[in-house]
Amino acid sequence: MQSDHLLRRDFLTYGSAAFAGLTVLRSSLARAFPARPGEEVIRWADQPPPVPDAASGVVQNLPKWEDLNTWLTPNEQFFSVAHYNRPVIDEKSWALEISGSVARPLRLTLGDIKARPRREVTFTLECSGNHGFPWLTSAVGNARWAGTPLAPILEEAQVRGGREVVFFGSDAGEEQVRDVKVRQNFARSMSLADAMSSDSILAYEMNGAPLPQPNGFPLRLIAPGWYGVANVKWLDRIEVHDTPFMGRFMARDYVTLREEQRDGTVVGIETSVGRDRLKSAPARVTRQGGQYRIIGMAWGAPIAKVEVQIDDGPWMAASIDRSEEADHAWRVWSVDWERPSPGEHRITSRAVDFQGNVQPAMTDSGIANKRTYWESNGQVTRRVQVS
Ligand SMILES: Nc1nc2c(c(=O)[nH]1)N[C@H]1C(S)=C(S)[C@@H](COP(=O)(O)O)O[C@H]1N2
Ligand SMILES: [Mo]
Repeated sequence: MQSDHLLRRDFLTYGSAAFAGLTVLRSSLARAFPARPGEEVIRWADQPPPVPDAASGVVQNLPKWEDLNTWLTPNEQFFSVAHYNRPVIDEKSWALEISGSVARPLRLTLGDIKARPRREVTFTLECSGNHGFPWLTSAVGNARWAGTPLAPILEEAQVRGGREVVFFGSDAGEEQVRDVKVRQNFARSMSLADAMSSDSILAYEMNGAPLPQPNGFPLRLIAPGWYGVANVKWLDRIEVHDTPFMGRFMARDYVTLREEQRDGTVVGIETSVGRDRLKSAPARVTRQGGQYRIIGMAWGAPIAKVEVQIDDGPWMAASIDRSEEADHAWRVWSVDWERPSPGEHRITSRAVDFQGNVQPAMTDSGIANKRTYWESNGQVTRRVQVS
């Protein structure tokens, strides 16, 4: 109760700073998590192992959870995933092509795109493989993306009733089907309805800076509410197709395979990774004298509440910071941890959305029956040593 009150006051202070002339972006970046003078951060006892060599090209710049202390994740702390190369693109020779089942194919330069209406969205982007491996536990970040809405561009191209919109990056690699190998660009598709109705933007800015090269310079799709893989980077081609697109990242990779019961037999059900799932994680524990505090984030759906469990104790309600208007951004939560006993403790969080859905436990069937590592939104438990 008291901590809730304190949090609110901190946030109001920052809120009035915004009115005093700081831009919203600056105040959000400056807004640290609820902090107390002289507090120290206790590092987690269960640090993730290093990224294995085989994945070290694909996954880069994973932050330490303890080091995240602002609502917006600074670009320097934002993870990067690239399955092929990370192309270095000269914006002067770059252009975006819109073609396929359209009456009016378009070719837009970066200047053309920047001259169009600007829209910003704060969106927490998570790799669907996050928490699918012991070493991949911080492939998530929250940024304010700026760009131009996608739907009006598709309207201008006059889509002729295609069914899917396919987004291509300029990065490429060899893909094999049976014994045939062909060079392909990274690509993901979305139904035409999703592409037209979503609040997706073609983004050229991240937290007020031009899109950093590892995050897709000069342009990427930002599809709020969708897992990272849908947010195609180094975007240079959008095609409208009449048939389902079956590229690697739709149909062979980023496929969630679950074993489910059907009439007493177990069947394997495969689905393509799509929309974000309800999730939360403890981020850091701080200590001021003997007063401990647990701070974390919750995302993937509008967050109604977050609960925290210490060891096998009761679930306790966390205070949630609601000072930002943000449909697709994570919420920062905190609980004060009164007089923990010395020794190692386990901390677990679970998020609840406004429909009453609860983030699943690791033992719940939707997680326990999962056979591939994507969409790992089970409850996260961390370990911490109290002295
Ligand atoms: N062109 C292209 N876009 C891509 C990828 C890629 O390999 N190539 N990886 C996707 C995946 S799997 C994720 S999780 C996000 C990561 O975005 P970030 O690197 O900005 O954090 O980018 C997506 N967009
Ligand atoms: Mo990803």
